[in-house]
Amino acid sequence: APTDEQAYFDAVLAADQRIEPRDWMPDAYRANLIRQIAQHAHSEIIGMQPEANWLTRAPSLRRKAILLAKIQDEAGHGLYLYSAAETLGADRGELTEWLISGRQKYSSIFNYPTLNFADVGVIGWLVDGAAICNQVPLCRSSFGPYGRAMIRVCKEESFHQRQGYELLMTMMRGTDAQRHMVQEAVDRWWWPALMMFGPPDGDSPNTERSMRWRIKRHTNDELRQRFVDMSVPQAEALGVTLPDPELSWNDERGSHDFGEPDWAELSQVIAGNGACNAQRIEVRRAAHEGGAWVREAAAAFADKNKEMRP
Ligand code: FAQ
Repeated sequence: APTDEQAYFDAVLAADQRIEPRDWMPDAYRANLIRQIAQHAHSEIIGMQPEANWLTRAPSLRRKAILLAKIQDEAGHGLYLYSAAETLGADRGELTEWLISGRQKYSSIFNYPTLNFADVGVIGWLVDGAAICNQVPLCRSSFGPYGRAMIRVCKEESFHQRQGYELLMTMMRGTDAQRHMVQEAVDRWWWPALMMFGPPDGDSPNTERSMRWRIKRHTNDELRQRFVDMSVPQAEALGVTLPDPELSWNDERGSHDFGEPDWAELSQVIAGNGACNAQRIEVRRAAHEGGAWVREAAAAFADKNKEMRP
């Protein structure tokens, strides 16, 4: 028979209510949440790099201000998520070490280079679009601090998505060269965006358990389908072509059929062999080492305050 604690945990999940940090939870539930939340936090922090590449070359003060605000939001999301992981007993310093040493992952999408300014728009439209599609259901995740963090994060991601779409709309109203830049960027980002949702369900070892625990609310393939259906009319309104010859409306399913992403490419990028993996981690390592004196000073100051308190 289950223990009282296990029975309470099961009842909370069955009633679709939240598990809170001080509640008992199975060790594997805790470990799985730390894994997903840490990977999510790392993605937000590493995700600042591809866009930061264009900060000093934004074409106007307005575009620079928008981009700067977006990148700062990503930093906030990362810190917010590390805090959620800390409520589970994770140590933030250790999580950062695990990111830098490659023991923990971050989203594959941030290992692709940003080659022209249209990439900033396409990241907003497709990458933040995919992030929203994946994260809105996480607002109902069974772990309280994670679900609540997602509510705020999703509001900010919506702004990010719209700034990207608006940027692309502006470029599409511009010259042929600008329209060409947008299409070229869409061609490069479409398939990697589909891969953000993770491997196909048959190859996703975590989905079944995460669904049972109500950490995840939909499978990887369900969310990928939702994203495709959402993006097709947006691409039409924009006047770009999605680079998939198999993309077509399926009346019977009430959804779009689409081609198979290159799963071997996803495995390679997750394994550390994408175009920018080494560079992303190196930049993060340098920033972490460069900030060591700040952490030491803050710790020394905290110790001193403790001593001085009566
Ligand atoms: N990249 O069994 P599953 C953003 C790993 S949005 C790298 O299916 P799960 C906003 C997975 O960890 C991006 N690794 O795993 C932004 C697992 O390995 P593990 C971040 C991937 O967890 C926008 C293994 O493969 N969003 O940052 C990927 O059930 C613009 C097997 O996979 C989130 O993290 C991948 N694409 O499903 C910021 C959302 N896919 O850990 C800046 C929260 C899978 O066992 C600029 N996370 N793996 O060693 C999730 O929803 C889930 O964790 C999934 C993966 C759906 C990503």
